[in-house]
Amino acid sequence: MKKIFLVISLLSGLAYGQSSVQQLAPVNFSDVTITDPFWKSRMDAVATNTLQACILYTENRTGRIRNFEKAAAKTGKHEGIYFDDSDVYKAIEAMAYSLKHHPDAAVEKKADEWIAKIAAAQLPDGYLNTYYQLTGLDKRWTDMEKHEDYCAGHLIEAAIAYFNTTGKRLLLDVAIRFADNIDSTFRLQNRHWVSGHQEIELALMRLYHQTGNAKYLALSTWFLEQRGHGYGRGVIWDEWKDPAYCQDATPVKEQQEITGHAVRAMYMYTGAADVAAVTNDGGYINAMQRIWEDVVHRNMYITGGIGAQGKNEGFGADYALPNESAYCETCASVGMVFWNQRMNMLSGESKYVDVLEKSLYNGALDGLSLKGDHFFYGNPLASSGGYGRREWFGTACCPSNIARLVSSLGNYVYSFSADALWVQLYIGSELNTKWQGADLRVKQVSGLPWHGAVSLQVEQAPKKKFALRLRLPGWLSEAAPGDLYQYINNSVGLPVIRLNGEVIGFNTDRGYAVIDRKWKAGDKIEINFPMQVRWVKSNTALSENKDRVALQYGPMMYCVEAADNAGKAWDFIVPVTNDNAASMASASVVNYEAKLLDGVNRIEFDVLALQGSADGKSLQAVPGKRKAIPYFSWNNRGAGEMQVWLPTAIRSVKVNP
Ligand code: FUB
Ligand code: ZN
Repeated sequence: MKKIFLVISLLSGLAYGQSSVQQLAPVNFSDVTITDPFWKSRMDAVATNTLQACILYTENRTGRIRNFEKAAAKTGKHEGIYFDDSDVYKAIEAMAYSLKHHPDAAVEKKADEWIAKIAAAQLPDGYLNTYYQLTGLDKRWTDMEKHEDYCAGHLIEAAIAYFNTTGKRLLLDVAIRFADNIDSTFRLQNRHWVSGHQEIELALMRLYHQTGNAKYLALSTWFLEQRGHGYGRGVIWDEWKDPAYCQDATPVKEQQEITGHAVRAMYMYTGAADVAAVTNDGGYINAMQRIWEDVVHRNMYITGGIGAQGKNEGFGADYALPNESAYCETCASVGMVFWNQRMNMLSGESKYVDVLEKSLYNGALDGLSLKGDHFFYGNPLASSGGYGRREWFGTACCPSNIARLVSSLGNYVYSFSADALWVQLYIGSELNTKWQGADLRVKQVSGLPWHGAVSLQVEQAPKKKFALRLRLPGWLSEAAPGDLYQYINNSVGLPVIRLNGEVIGFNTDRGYAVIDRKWKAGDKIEINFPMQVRWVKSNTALSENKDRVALQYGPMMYCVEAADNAGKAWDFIVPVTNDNAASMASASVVNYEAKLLDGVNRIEFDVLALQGSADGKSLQAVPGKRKAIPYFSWNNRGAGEMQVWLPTAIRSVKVNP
């Protein structure tokens, strides 16, 4: 069923002299209106409170905008960190996505104001970086750690987003001038340079697709090819002295395993996948498959979070995944969403969307409070009580990153191949696009993540036969992705699918149910995903989770938080074994509570509560109940104990009750 699909943008890849391996193209979020009650409220929170937080901190409480004003005036002291420009760009990108479906004249006016200041700060040769413009231009491009190209990448992404939403091209012209400046400074002179923080690669690929100009594809490829040949040189940070930190120890195509800084890695592999999608370069594809396996099988939290260590903001030894000290930066989970989408586009395999979904609903979304005004930078899987979201951070990469992801959610719901519409995520939405020369309109209603009833109503379709490919989520299956986590109780199987009320059979291919027919207005698919509590255990090599289980329901991981459990979350064991897992799952009560945490499932399950003296000598385990909530929603009722991996034996209880 493998088909080569050439999207318009890839045709410009052909102009560059290559054929395409990319099989799928995502449907752009601007053609997807999210109507889903769960996601709509997240997007509304971003459109209002998150964007306002970004504006407040970018403009008033920090000097990020002032830096542009000073750079334009060619006078004044730089405020903040050398990569703070990137936060301005990411906030504009988030504003642009949000404005598409949530018009807001004040937000657009603010973005226009900022863009005018950014444009005024750009040097005549196209260079733009307030840190070097205010601290000494003679030093520009001398320290690869200093993120000049990272900031340029975020400028490019913001500019494309803002142009596509508003049609205003001032920022796009700024971005193009800077990209051209970088091209002539580096690639055209073959002046070696390894970006300290990858991002420019994926941004240039977006610019290539936006403009059709092959030089940006060439420049993106050039950046990727620079890496791993000893060109990387930083002068400031100790971490940089280990090239593995920046994935610079070996050329990208020869890389065997994941190393170093998690966000840098995700952005780089996203860019490499974008290049491979156009150039059909098997070297990148093979390397990324190896690295993906290393990430997912040995280095990923059950939440889809990655990057366990704070000291390098990244990966440590295989299976070294501590829970309470998990770093799991929000940006790294955002990067997992980007990269896994690209891997799915290249292969058509659903396992990548399973990981995307895991990172999206858990590791990434946890970064955002329900109101959208507080943020996690790190997303630990346990708390002894002192951890909480904050209004902002000195290094403020995460707030605008989660904002741009949530407000462009529609990018991840549907894809096309030559002869199929792929439903990747079950998120209530209206797809309204042109395909095969005709209008295609499909309305999805989804009970997920709370219950499994999903419907897809075709409202208008091309006359020609095409397949609907419905992703069969990994959480329905017997095995979790890879061998790092395993479900203990078996799945109840594949969903029942109805077409116009009649149960139908279907073929499966690479993790999708395939329904191939001539579709007409009024056709309705109904899917009933069999949802059940799944107990999850870890590979024994992950010693931190010895004698522990996690609780999953649909795409979401659940956690026990003090607020639902009389102020404690570490005072019980859940006696799940291979033998009783099914009965303990079916004895658990899943209840949708509309007034709790903006509406979530709360799951009550049997435990043995620990009671006894503080010295632990007379510890007793007595039957009791505990309640779990979705992991992303914890810490919205104040700080308190929380854990995702629940002890199954007294020896693995970490604190004395
Ligand atoms: O360096 C820019 C951003 O700040 C990184 O992506 C984050 O990990 C944080 O270090
Ligand atoms: Zn971050």
